[in-house]
Amino acid sequence: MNLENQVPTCDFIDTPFSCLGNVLPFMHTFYNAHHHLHQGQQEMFRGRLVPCHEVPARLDFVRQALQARPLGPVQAPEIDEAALDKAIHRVHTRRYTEFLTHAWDEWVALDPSNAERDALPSVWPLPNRYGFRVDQTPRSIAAKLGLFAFDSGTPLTAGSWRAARAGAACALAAAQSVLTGQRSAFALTRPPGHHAGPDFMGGYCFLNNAAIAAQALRDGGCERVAVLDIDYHHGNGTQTIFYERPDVFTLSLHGDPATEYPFLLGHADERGVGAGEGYNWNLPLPRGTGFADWQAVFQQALTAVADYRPQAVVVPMGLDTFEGDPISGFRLRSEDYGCIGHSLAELGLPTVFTFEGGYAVAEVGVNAVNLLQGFQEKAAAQTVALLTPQTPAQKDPLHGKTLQHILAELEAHYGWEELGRRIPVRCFTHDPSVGSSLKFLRKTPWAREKVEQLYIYTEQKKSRKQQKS
Ligand code: Q9C
Ligand code: ZN
Repeated sequence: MNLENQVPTCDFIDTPFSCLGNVLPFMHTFYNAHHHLHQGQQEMFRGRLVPCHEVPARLDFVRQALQARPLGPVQAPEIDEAALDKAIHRVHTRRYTEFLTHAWDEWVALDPSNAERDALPSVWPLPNRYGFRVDQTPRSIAAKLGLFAFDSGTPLTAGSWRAARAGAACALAAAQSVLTGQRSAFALTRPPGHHAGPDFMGGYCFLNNAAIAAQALRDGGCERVAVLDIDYHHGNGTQTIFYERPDVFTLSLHGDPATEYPFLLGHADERGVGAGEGYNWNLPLPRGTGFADWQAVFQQALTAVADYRPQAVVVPMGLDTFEGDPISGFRLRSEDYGCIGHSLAELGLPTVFTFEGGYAVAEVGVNAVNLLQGFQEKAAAQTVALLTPQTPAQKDPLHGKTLQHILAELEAHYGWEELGRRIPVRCFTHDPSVGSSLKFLRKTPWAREKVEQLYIYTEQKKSRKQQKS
């Protein structure tokens, strides 16, 4: 039996790596076996040092919940230090990682008794014209902390750098996993990542795991990658990293920065710059938002992602949208997370999840796995559908339809004017603004031909009309 011919083709996943037919949609989890090396004691909060919210038990609870409801293999990634270094520096500067590499030793060298205390910044270079210098790296670690950290809530400890690096290895392994054909992968790591920028830490984050995964997907051959951030807090680090780029579409649903952390970024009018203009979307929501309102906006984000036609999606997954979260203000309940996972799977795209926030420690495992299981169930149903023999009509929505049928449907949907405007022939396969409802047309050469004929016909008609008048 020639197995190659038995592999079904995959219509719903637009990826250069669609060997998906030969893989069951297990979710591959890569967990950070060294996460406990990062264990902050206190964070500065409104003038007081308070116990850290971002604690090792968070990850342990997720692992436990994954053990109770297995979704696929769970493993610590093998770490290739050279490859990891390369992947990290695709999104972070050398100057910044140099700082992280030596920060703890310098902190202790400053005062041997510092070995007992987490490193926190206490002085910052505000960006005033002719004000403070950021071009030179100061020699004092006390000043360096302020240069590379944007808050005093992110303790740097003896093992932070090692833990963060091992976490980036999870993100890289998860990206590589979907690049080799897995339906989904989960980077289960802490410290989290989405607040970390090219050259700054903050918001409990040091290395931006989601950005590292997105860039690895790009480097692995995906032309377009979408990052859909669903943490309670704006993913400012990811936004900054990709702000000038159209090849990574960043979207974030979060508490309105007017009142919520990180305050100084995450407004709706931040849409990207230069070539990246239009490829950053912020969807701020007021404190107190419940699932119904959250979900309505989430659906808008999903439509925008689908219209972008990415070849892979990264989901920075924060569970701090939970009603019981001690530092956040949305009101999602545990059962809502399954719906979110289900909707994400409906995109039908290879998906990498990274573990971000979520500080209701006892519930964070259940909520995370609810989301991942919701995704998994939908993905499994898609695979079953893929493997089930279909009639030609089921396979191809255009089967047996005449040009008139197709045109009537298109007209009903867009109207002629709009259709002509939206589908210029040459842009037909490239225009990201064309709605996802036309996806099937784009992928079906003969149907495309018919529409192109139609386009030419309507253009001619138009010019005849113009000639007459
Ligand atoms: N005492 C992430 O969720 N400070 N980071 C809140 C509470 C910072 C959240 C103050 C929140 C950072 C990954
Ligand atoms: Zn958060």
